This record gives sequence, structure tokens and C-alpha cells, in this order.
Amino acid sequence: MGKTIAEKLIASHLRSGEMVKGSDIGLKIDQTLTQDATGTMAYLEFETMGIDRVKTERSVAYIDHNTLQTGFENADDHRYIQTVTSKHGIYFSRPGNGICHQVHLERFGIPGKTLIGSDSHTPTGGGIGMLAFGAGGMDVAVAMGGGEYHITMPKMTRINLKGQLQPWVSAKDIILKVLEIMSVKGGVGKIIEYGGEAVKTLTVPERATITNMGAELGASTSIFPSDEITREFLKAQGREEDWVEIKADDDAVYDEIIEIDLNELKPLAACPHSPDAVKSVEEIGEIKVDQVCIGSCTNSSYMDLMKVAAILKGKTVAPGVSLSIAPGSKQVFNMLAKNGALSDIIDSGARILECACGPCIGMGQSPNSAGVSLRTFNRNFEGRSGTADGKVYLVSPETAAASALTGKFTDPRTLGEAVKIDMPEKFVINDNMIVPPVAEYLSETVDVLRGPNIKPFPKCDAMNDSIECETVLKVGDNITTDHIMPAGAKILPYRSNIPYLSNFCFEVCDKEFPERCKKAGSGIVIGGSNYGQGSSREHAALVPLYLGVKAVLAKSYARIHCANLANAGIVPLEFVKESDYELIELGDKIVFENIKEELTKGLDVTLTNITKNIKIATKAVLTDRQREMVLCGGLLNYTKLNG
Ligand code: MIC
Ligand code: SF4
Repeated sequence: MGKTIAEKLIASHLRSGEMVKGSDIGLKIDQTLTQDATGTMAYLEFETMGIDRVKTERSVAYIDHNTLQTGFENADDHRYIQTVTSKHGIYFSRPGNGICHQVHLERFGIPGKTLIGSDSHTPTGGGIGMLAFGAGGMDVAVAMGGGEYHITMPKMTRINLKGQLQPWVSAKDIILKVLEIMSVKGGVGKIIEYGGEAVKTLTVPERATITNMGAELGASTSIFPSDEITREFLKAQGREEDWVEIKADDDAVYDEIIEIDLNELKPLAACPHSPDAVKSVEEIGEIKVDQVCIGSCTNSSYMDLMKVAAILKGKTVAPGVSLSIAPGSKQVFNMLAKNGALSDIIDSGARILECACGPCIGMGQSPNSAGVSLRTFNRNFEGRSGTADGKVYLVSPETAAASALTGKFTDPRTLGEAVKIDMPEKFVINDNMIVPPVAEYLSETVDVLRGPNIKPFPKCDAMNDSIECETVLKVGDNITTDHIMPAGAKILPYRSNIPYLSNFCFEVCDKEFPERCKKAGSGIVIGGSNYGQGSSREHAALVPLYLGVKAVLAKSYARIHCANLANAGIVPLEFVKESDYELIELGDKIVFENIKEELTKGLDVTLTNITKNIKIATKAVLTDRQREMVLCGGLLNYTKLNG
């Protein structure tokens, strides 16, 4: 039987388990990446493992999230990451060099290799034919130490693209269409593979826009074949020797096939507050726009910004609109500067930001009260922009630029003849902002510099025979990690300070949560379906752990967060009967009488709601390996015990 692209790459990296859908597999990881907001924790965890030198082929640490530096915290963390990486064999991409996923695609990504990153948008690498997963920092630390990365063998979904994108319709509209079809939970447990005749019409940056935002489907990852287009991109990056051809066998078998005819696609937008609340720009109508932000790891490539520059050229941003633009990398920024496009952008009145995540993670540029903000980003969760009642729409660079000029939601097709930008034959290459690690024999000479913002992270003890706890929160469906552990300019600088962060846990849902946890001592959180979607931040598990949360009981989970809970030593449980969700209320006292024994034997876990005097059956969402992990108090303890 033929294999899909993902099956081929899994087979060539399989270290443990069998490729049977739904079962646990351990993969060899060739490359890792971290960003600064999750990186400090990942390197603190790596240090506790006591390994001198990373064992991957290439590991890179990027500084791109916490670049606002309103106090000493970020700069201290950058210094910590720079020194710890230099000591242990990891490349360091300095602040200003760009967003991790964009730079990794340009300078390091290699078709056919595996990559895990402590950021949920790591599947961007699928645009160049990598098998790339977002993961918690602890998983990345273990992979840097040469350990396997474990996932549940996913199902295979094929998206067949046919036809051709019509003028003014863009790669962003393709992934928005996929989100409309599949929803934010439609990709859970699946790898999304793109194929069909139209694949060859899409450049690598366009493919990367699509695989990037596959994270919003909840998919394990997304991947394109590596073909002649990939070879040309790598050649233009001076890395043709990294190219290999990767394609699915003609008789590969998929669990699901979805067809999208690009000829029929229109400019689309994801409406507030979910990436799958998709409507056509036409349908939304000419609503007034207050802000437009262009950039992020989804849409900040050279091609994207050249299109934007061409649209803005000779025009002025509408008086009621603030337009900000953050190029994805120094390479992109520099090329715009060299060919004059930057001048067209500046002349239009756009506000130029540094090459970083910026507004995408609420680091500045929060919109006005109830403001309508059009963004080329990938997430529009409530409050993520920093303005609680802000209304964020996710759009293509073309729709964003067109609307910035008119001051209202504008279908770019009304602009007349479409702009056409060619892929450059050669990108400007200067890796002077990537610092290689010191040679191994010099490691001893590097002092790791730690600032006062770095506090020890919470450790979990081995599981007790029974757990008594209080229901400290009950939430509904689609809770994001932005709800659990918000980001933004005020809080993000404290990613290495769990005690401080704990004051903001679940702030968006319930301001009393941290205090209630402290009073209860030991807590359980009740969730709906797709609990923990979004960011890979393990802080969304470590902070609840610090606050005494012992278990989460939900209808279903998003993949990365569920793994992060297990890694931290918190038990992720699912209702055996979904309707039992109604049987627990905030404040109810809960007892797990035999949890240790039940988990050890792989049985269902029964809890008693003491307040209501009812027994409820639940099952642990854990593989055998994770079960052992939770029993010994999380991944770090497990790794110490099992090597
Ligand atoms: C995000 O887009 O939400 C982030 C910020 O990049 C996160 C990582 C983090 O929380 O630091 C992600 O996507 O994993
Ligand atoms: Fe950065 Fe936004 Fe991409 Fe996350 S989604 S990595 S915050 S640009």
C-alpha cells in the first residue's frame, strides 16, 4: 500500500511504537526551535536534565516575542537565552532578526527533516516539506537532549487543490476556506496534507501561510510536497543542496479527502472572535475600520509585503485608520529597503514596526475601545489584542492593504488590475544576526547569566493514592490557552516567573480564580470541548500546577495543551458520558478515591462529587507512557527515571 508524505517521514523517523492510527509513537527529532516567550522555561528545563550539548542536527533559539522591553525582564531573559544556548550548542537568532517561523523557513528548514518548536505555529515548516510540530517547552528540552517526541499516530487528511487563485485572492483565503470547512477542532488528531494540480501554482511562502494557520484547525501538523518550487526557493536562499524531493505515493490512502477549487475562492475574513468564523469580505460589507496590522508569522514574507507596498504606492492611509506593518525577518525588511518598496510603504503613512510578533501577541498596537482591527495574523481570540472589546478580523495582506486605504472593509477585487509580484531569483542573504554556539571545548568558559526575573518553575510530586479537591472553575467549549494564561505587553515579560504569572491565570474568564485556588489548596478545572486550543505555552499547565490544580476534566482537548498537562503532572480527564458535564458546579468538592490504582491499571477513573453525592465515570486522556509520566509527577521526573 502506498504512503502519504507524512507516513513516509514518520516511517523514516520512527523510534518507538507502531504506525497504527491512534497509538503512541516516538519520533527522532532532527531540528528544534524555541522563541523567547517559551524559550526561557524550555532552557531551564533543559538545564535540569544535565546534558552538556544538544544532540539534534540543528537547534535554534529565536528572540521575537518579548521585544518591547518596558523593564529589565525581557533583556535579562534574552541574555539568559543567549548564554545558555551558546554553552549548549544552540544557534541564537538575535532580536531584530525576525519571527522564528519566517527565519527558520528562510535559513534553516530542510525538506524531509523533523522539527519541533515551542510554539504552536511550528508547522509553518510544512510549507517546505518538513514534518514540523508545535510542542511544549519540556518536549523541546527532551528532544534537544536526544529524546523522542511522542505523538498519537494521526489520521491522514488530504486537501486537493485544483484550479488557480484568481486575481486578488491569496493563500490566506485558502486556509480561511479550510477553516470554514473544518472548524477550529476539525483537525484534531489529523495531519493535513496538500496535493492536487494547483500545488505547483503556490510558492513556498504561500504554502507556509497555509501550513502555519493549520494550527488553528487543531491539526497535529500540515505539510506540502517538496517539489521544483521548493528547490527554487531553497536555491534563491543559497541552499539548493538542502533540497530533496518528497511526494505522496499515487496509491496513498487518506482517511478523508477535501477538494477546494481555487477558481471559485473569494477574499475571506475570520470574524471576531474565532479563526473559523469565516465569511466572505463581500458578505461582511463596508464596515468602518479603525486599525489595520500587517505582519506575523502567517503573512510577513517578502512576497506578501511587496504586494502590500504595490497597493499602497502613491496613496495615503485613510484618516481614520492606523496601519502598522511588521516585516517577518531582517531579510524581508532589507530587501524592501534595497528595492525602494519600503519607501512606498513609509510614504503611505504606515507605521513601521520591528521584525517581531508585536501586535499579534498583544505587544503594543492594541486597538481603540470596541475598535475594528483587520489583521493578517492567525488568531483573533477575545482580548488577545490587548483591548477587551476589540473586534479583530483575520484577512489577507491584499484585503488589509485595500481596507487601510479606504477606511472600510474592502474587497481588494474592487481595486482594479491585480498587482503581480515575482519570486526573487536570489534573496538577500546575510546571517550576521545568527550567532553560532561556542565550540564544545570552550563550553566551560561560557557563564550562563540569569536575571532576577527567573524564578524556579513548579515541580510536581508523584501521584498520591487518592485526591481530594474543589471545583475551582467551570468553563465552556473552545477555551484557549490565551484564556488560561493570557499574554500581552503587561504579562508576557514574566514568562520565567510562574509565581507572578499566577496572579493572571484565567483572568479573562474569572478574576477570582487565583485566590480561589489558593484557598482551596487543591483544585480541579471543568472544561467543555476542545479545551486548551491555541498557543503551545506550557505556562497554561505550569501555572495551574503552581496554583494547586491536580486534574482537568473536559469534554475533549486540543493536542498540545493536553500533552502539556501530562508533562506537568496534571491529569487530563474526559467525561465518559459528555452530559455528566452538567453534574458538577463551581465549588463542588470532588474526591478521586483510587486514582493511583486506576491509572496504574489503565482503568476508567471514578470520581465522587461529595457535594452532590454522585459518582461520575471519567477516562484519562493519556497514552501508556503518559500514564507512567503522570504517576511519577511529570515528564522531567519521568525522563530522569527512564533516561
Ligand atoms: C501565540 O501565537 O499564541 C504564541 C505567543 O506564539 C504562542 C507561544 C507563546 O505563548 O509563547 C504559540 O503559538 O504557541
Ligand atoms: Fe508570533 Fe503571532 Fe506567530 Fe505566535 S502567531 S509566533 S505571536 S507572530
